[in-house]
Amino acid sequence: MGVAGTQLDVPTIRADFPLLQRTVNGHPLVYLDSAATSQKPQQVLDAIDDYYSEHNANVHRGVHTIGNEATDVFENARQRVARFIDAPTDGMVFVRNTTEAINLVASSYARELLSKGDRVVLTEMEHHSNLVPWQLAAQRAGLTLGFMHVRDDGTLDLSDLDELLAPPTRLLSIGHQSNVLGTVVPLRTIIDAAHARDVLVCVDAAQSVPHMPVSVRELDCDFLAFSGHKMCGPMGAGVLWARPELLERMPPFLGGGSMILRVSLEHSTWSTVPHKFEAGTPDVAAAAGLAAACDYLDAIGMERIHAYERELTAHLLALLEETDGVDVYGPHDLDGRGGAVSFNVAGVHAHDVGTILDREGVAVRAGHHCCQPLMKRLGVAATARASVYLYNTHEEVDALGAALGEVQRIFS
Ligand code: C6P
Repeated sequence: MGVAGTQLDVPTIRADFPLLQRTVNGHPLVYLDSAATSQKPQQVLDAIDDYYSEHNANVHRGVHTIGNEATDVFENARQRVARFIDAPTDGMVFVRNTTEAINLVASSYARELLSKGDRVVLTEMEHHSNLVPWQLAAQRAGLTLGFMHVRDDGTLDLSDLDELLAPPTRLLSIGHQSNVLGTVVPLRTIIDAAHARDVLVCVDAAQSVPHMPVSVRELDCDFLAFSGHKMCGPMGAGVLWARPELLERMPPFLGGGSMILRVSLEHSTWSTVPHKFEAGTPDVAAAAGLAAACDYLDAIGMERIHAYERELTAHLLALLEETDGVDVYGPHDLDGRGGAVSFNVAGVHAHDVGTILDREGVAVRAGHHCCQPLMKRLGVAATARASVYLYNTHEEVDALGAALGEVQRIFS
């Protein structure tokens, strides 16, 4: 890994990622699908290997040496990841991914602690992971759902925010950065407005924590969910951060080993927070890998990663806008967006675009991106999406441009 001046030393960074060295369909791989999952540096792979080679045992149980080592690996990872998001460690619950984190909040907070008639507010650009869990909670607890709208330019319409936050609203759950439009929402303003109305805020940070500095203390949110696999970490390590006092009030999500204090045949009492929400054997290796990913990203610097992605995004937007017959969705202002860019090629289905790009070695995502209501709002069935990360290069953006020329040649 390395950095030079204010620029990232991308060749050195790329050398850390074994998978980026491979070819696809006879071309060097151009991986523009990091919003779906990022690639992993050798440092993360080594941390996982080291855990299984040297310390593997079950956690929080052992009287033996490696059991204690495994517990240390897991608990040190909790502290490391908390530091990455500038959050108190006692609110850090390890889960599998963002989806599980939001389901935990919807099940243990909304379904259990809200009352019939209370309202949960979302936006119409949420990923299904920040929509379906609330629908389930609403059905079971008699809650209602309200929605903030998306303007034609891909920004969030805040004009009816006050109305939406008024009683009976008790909770707002919102994505920090859209996985389709790249839109970064003005979270501080929204959180302040919500708290002024005693409305709690849950942040889906799946697309922001990997790409920009995120401070839970500065945001002052009540819940924050993200996935390690989108930030150079392994699949299977996700995080729910929640205010410890809320976790104290919430009943457990899953029952079983590790989350109890005392168990009789008829009754159980719960372990302390956050262990109360971590039933069963956790994925310790994934937690170790996520801690290594935090080390990796922090050594480069999240500010610098963000600044570099902004340059790449400017290049990507300019290229797509200059390409005949290409429609780009989402904000064009770089201050209000990140590096996930959705587009369509006139007259060509997004899946055909993705397939032809793949033949040229360029990996993008195509489809509804788990955002069917947003697709409806945009009036499209699907989009193609290119998304950049710290290891992408300007040459790769140009390779996408060349491959799009191939799409147009085939369909002309
Ligand atoms: N979006 C994408 O290609 P999981 O699958 O639980 O790690 O993350 C779910 C999720 C939640 N919120 C947002 C904003 C997301 O982008 C995602 C995952 C991927 O856009 C896979 S569908």
